[in-house]
Amino acid sequence: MKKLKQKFEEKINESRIRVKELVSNYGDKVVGEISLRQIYSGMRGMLSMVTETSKLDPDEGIRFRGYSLPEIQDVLPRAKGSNQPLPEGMFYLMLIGELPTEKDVKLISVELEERSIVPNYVFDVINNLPKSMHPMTQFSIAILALRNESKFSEAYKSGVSKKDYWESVFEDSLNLIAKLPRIAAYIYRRNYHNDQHIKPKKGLDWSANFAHMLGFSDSEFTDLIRLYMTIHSDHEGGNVSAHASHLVGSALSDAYLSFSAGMNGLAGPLHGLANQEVVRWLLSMQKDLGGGLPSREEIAEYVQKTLDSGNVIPGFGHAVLRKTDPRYTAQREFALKYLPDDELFLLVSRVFEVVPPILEATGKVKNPWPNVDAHSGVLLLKYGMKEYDFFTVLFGVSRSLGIMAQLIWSRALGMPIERPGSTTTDIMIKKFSN
Ligand code: CMX
Repeated sequence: MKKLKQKFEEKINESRIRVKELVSNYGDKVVGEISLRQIYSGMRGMLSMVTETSKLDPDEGIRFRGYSLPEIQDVLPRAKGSNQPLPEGMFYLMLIGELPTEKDVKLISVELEERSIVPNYVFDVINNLPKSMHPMTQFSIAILALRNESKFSEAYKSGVSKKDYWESVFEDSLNLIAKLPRIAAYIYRRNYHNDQHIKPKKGLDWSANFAHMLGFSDSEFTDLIRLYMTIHSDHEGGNVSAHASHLVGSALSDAYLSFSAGMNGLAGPLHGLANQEVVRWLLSMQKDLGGGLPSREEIAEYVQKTLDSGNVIPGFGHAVLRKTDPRYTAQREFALKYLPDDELFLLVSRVFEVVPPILEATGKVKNPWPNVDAHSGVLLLKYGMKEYDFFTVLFGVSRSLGIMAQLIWSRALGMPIERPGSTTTDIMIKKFSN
C-alpha cells in the first residue's frame, strides 16, 4: 500500500512529459477568440488557465476527473454505515487522477489525523480577535497565522530546486487540509458556544471528526458534513476562490498565503457568502410574511420586491452553469430522504418553483436556476446549526481539497507566474471607433 505522496510522485514525470509534448507539438494552435465584450464582462468563457482536478460543463455541471457528481456519489468509498462518499476519496481522485480504494482513503484519513495538531499561537491569534468579527475574516486570519509552519517557505529559503517545489507544497497542503476543521470548529465554538471547545477524537474520518469538534453527534449530521465537504470541494479553476488562490500561488506564495487569499474571495456575497445570504433572505421573507410556509403568490411578490430594490436573489444564477446545479440536486435528494416535511425545506422547494420564471422574465439573467448555495443552509439549520454567518467557513474547509490539489499540480508542472495583459478604454475606443 503506497502512501499518497509516493503515489503522486510517480505521476509527476509522466504528466510533465505529456504537457511538454502537448505544448511543443501544438503550442501555436488557437484555442479560442476573445471579444471586446468578454474583456468587460469578467472574462466569461475566456479559456485561459489549466486546472487538472475538475471541469465545469454549462449544461451538465461539474465533473471531477471525468466523473459527474451522481457518479462520484456512487463510486467513491464510504465510511461504514454511511450513505455518503468520504471527501478524502475526492481529494485522492483530484490529486492522483484515479479512483481510490477503501484502503487508499483510510490512509488519507489516518494521515490527516496525524497532521491535525494546530499550534497554540493560532488559537491565541483567534482569541485576540473580536467575536463580532465575521467568522470568514477570523478563518482567513487564522490561516495566515498558520503560515509560520510553511515547509515550502523554509525550503525556498534554503535554495530548493524548482523541480522539487511540489514536495514541500504537498506537505503544506496536507497539513493545511488536516488543520482546517480544528480551526473552523474553534471559531464556531468560541463565537457561539461560550468558548466551550471540543478536542478532536482519534480514529474518526476527517468529516466525522469535524462534526464532532463542532459539537454534533447525530450520525445524519455527520453524513451531511461528508456530503457537504465532497460537493463543495472543487468547481474547476475560474471561480473566484480557486482563481485567487491559483494567482497568488503563481508568485510562489506558499499554500497558506494562497488559500487565505482564496478565502477572502469566497467571503464575497456573489460567491461563497451566498450560502449565508440565502438563509438570511429566506428567514426575512418568512418573518415579513407572518411566519409559516408562504404561498407561491406571496413568494413571487417577495422575489419581485427584492429585485425591485436592486438586490440579487441569493442562491440563483451562475457565471458558467446554465441549468440547475447538480450540487443543489444532491442536497435536495438528501433533504427528500431525511427531512421531507421540514418547513424550510418546503420553502426552498417552493422558491425553486417560483424564482426561475421571474428571473427569466427580467430578460437579462443568463441562468435562472438554483446554485449550490440555494440549498445548503436549510440542511444545516435542520440539524441545529443555526448560526448562518458561519456557513461560508464550512464551504471554505471543503474548498481546501480542490484548491490544494490544484496548487500541488501547479508546482509539480512548473506553472509560471500569472501575468495576463490588460488594456484601457481609451485604447479600445481608438482601436474600434475609427
Ligand atoms: N438575481 C438577480 N439578478 C441576477 C441574478 C440573481 N440571482 N443572477 C444574475 N443577475 C443579474 C446580474 O446581476 C446581471 O445584472 P446587470 O446586468 O444589471 O449587472 C445580469 O443578471 C446578468 O448576469 P449573469 O450574466 O446572468 O450572471 P453573472 O455571471 O454576471 O453572475 C452570479 C453570476 C452568480 C454572480 C449571479 O447569478 C448572482 O449574483 N447570483 C446571486 C448570488 C449567488 O447566488 N452567488 C453564488 C454563486 C455560486 C457560488 O459561487 O457559490
